[in-house]
Amino acid sequence: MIKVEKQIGTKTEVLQISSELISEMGQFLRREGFIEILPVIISPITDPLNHSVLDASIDYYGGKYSLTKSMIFHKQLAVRTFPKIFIFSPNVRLETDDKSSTGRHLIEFTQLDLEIRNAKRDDILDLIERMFVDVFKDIDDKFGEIVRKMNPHFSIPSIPFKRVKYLEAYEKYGPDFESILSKSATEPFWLIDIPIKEREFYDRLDGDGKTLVDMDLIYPYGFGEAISGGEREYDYERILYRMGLKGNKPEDFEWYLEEVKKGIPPSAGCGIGVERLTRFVCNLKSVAEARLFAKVPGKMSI
Ligand code: ASN
Repeated sequence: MIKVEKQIGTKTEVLQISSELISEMGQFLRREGFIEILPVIISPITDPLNHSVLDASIDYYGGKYSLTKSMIFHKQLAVRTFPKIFIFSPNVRLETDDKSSTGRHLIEFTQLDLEIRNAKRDDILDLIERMFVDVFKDIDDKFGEIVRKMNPHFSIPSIPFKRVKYLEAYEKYGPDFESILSKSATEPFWLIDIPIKEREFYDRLDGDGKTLVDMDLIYPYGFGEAISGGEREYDYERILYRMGLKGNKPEDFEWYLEEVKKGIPPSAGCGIGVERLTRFVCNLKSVAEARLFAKVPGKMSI
């Protein structure tokens, strides 16, 4: 006799919840005065990231287009036009196969990327906390019964979220602190003041010269990183200085630097992994269950 494993929460239900999350986040941001802009898929500039991934670029008439790893630079340029913007941004990061079973990585994923002109980190923390409450309430109203079957821990998060300083947590729990804290937490929490070597050159360096005015949001129950973001560098000389510290070559960012020279405003923002949010809400083993046509690192899929 074939043993059929009892499935809690069908793929259809998970995808309906994901669709609702996307819709409600967009509506919330519009109510907050944001404009949605269309995603950039190829560009001569993209996020250098703080870890290496396989190359995803296309030669085109003597130039090179990269597939978008994140729209960070375009966000900084877009807030010249609108004070508050968001994008449901498809990102391609060709991660190596050692990330195949983390449950948190796909080589093609979507982040809700947002940015606010002249904002501080606190403005982003406050916005995201209110957005989480709004979105979780909406899911509870529309899918409460289904979601509680999949996820016995489902609850509306209480705000403000706790703020944990990166270096203090590191000192107390060692290099695995993020996963230790995520596993023991029952509410999302912020990890703030991340050291310079853990991040890219574009997040703003604090006056201490060691940590950044940035943050990650960490989900509880071991689900790990949800969001990353921060205040940004916007001054040309400082950006060159930060690239130098990181070993990023200015000639690789020519198009960006040309725009910075013309002037970009101070801003802050963040990006929220859509599949990771769905995974957390629906209590899924892997982000691969959170979308159709999922691409897990190290494998080919349609
Ligand atoms: N979206 C992130 C941010 O706003 C950057 C990233 O995805 N690496 O900081």
